[in-house]
Amino acid sequence: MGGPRLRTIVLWFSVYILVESAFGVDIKHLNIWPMPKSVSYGYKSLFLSNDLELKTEGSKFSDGSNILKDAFFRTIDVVRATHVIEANTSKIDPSFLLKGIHVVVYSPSDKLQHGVDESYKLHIPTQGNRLYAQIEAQTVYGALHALQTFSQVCYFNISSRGIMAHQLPLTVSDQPRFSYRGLLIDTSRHYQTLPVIKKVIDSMTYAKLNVLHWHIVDSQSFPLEIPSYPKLWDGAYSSSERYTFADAIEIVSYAKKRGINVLAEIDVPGHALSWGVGYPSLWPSTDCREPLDVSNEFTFKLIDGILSDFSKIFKYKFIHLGGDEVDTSCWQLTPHVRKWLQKNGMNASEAYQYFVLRAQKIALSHGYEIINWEETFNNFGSKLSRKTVVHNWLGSGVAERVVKDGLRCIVSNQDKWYLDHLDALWQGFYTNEPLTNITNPNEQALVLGGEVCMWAEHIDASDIEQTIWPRAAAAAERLWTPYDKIAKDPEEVRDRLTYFRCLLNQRGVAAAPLDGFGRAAPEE
Ligand code: CP6
Repeated sequence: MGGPRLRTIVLWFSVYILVESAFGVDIKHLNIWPMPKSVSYGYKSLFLSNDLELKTEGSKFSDGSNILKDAFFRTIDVVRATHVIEANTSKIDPSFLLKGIHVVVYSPSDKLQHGVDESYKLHIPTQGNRLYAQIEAQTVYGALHALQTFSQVCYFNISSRGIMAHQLPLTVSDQPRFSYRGLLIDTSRHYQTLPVIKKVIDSMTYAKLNVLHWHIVDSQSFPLEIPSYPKLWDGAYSSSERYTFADAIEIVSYAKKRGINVLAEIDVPGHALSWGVGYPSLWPSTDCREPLDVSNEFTFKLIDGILSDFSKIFKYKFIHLGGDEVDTSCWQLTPHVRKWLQKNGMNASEAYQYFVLRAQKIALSHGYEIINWEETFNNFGSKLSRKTVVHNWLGSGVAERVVKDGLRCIVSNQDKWYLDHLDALWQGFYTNEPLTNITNPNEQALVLGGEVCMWAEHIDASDIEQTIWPRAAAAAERLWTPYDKIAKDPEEVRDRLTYFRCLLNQRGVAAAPLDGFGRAAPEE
């Protein structure tokens, strides 16, 4: 039949048909989000065995708390959850079957801390009769990221009614660009139940975010139990809108099992009105209920008690002490505070500095390093403990100044990374570059990363997921993927982000459409 030329054409045409039928429209592209540091892939596929096996031969990690085992079963659950699996994979030719995942972790420790090694390698081979995906990681937390990446090349296959891994052979070598990739939740403005917080934590793992910044308390309510000062949670909205100490321990351990650190915040001296519901002497007076009374020794004794209780549950090396939006005017209008200021030779802004620095010393005495909102740096940066991380929020250009002064910085500029700004577009989240105008490598190293903020004045359990996602994912890629692999034009990643958003929907996360919900579509 025909000459070699025609045979070549026929051959390529059949390959084309095969590829077209194996890959639905949405699986022609590599849809991994965030994009790994390096990937190479082919066009072959394998069936996933119905009893996919976790093999850990050669691993130094003993998995005493089932971190890896549970993550493995969650991975299987999310890839299988979309359909009824009817395929009988025991009948499949072994050369088309993925039998399991072989995970080798080199560190025996499950210690989760800032800067933990999150790198991993993932290889899914296609040659052989006993095929296992291979994961190698320094720590179990790198292996968890590898499982997430693995899950993103798996699809339900309609002809076999089973799951297939695509784009094989696949070789991924990956590590995050920044060590701090955060999401803030605010449980003071709206109480969020444990299941809601856990679902947020689950969704963070899909985008490889690794810090849950828990803005626990603020002026509106004090929902957390503090055993040393049992009346503090009298400032909760109601008796049930509260977190017991055991609830907080549960959140930290749930997050840790998923490779996520919890950064607890107490925002002082402003944003703390609710503290005085249980302990009214924290208020300068009933006409001046914030900021906290700087002239009262009890204020600092209580902060010490809170941080002492915190140190039993919040094991992340950082604690957030707030320090933003402090309006000191009523300190001067309150007679006993004014007298104290005079006696100590301080004006109100010096007293604000005194308060923040004294709170810092208390945190240091409990072994914490400190994060403070940027106003503290803007007002008295040189006085801050050298263990301070400055948390930018007001605008851009702050990180630049912070790292020039030798302090560390986290970027959350509100014009780009505030999720409660409903009119902020995903493209803005994607293009916000933490190292803008920072070229010196020593200074670059001081930018720990960034965080998207879900302030909760106007959100509750009914819309928290769609307000976080998919925009948080756009920031997550900025924080994970190497700078030279990040698209300059966000429209280049639109299809891949659209796919990730659908994936979140499939997994039960109510991620919104990319171009918004309940708000004006961008102008044509
Ligand atoms: N609460 C606290 C807030 C905000 C901040 N701190 C905030 C301010 C302005 C905007 C959004 C949020 N609601 N404690 C500032 C860090 Cl636009």
